[in-house]
Amino acid sequence: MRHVPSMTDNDDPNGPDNDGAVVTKTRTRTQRPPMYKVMLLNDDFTPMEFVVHVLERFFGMSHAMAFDIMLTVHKKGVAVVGVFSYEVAETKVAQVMDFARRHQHPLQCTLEKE
Ligand code: TYC
Repeated sequence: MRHVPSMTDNDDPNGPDNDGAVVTKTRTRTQRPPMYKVMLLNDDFTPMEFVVHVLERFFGMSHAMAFDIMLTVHKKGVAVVGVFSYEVAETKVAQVMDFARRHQHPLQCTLEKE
């Protein structure tokens, strides 16, 4: 015989009456992975064109966007150049620092938890 659901034997904790049974609701909170800002710092020695090249090469920026961000760093001292998962952010920082070091420029790139 087919079971016909009734008001008194449902097992939905949000539904009506549960025959006096104690029902606990468990709310599952979905965790977003933490994101990290990658920042570029100003200095007095790294050539502007080198910074523009770094932004194009490692952050996929257009020339116009790279030039704009470079100028922001130059004027304000620092700018966020991207937001990534920890692993990607860490890789970007390492790539930029290595590239700058190989070209003997003191350019600094860091990451910060959002
Ligand atoms: N301030 C540098 C200059 O005048 C240019 C520069 C821009 C350096 C951004 C670093 O992250 C930087 N040559």
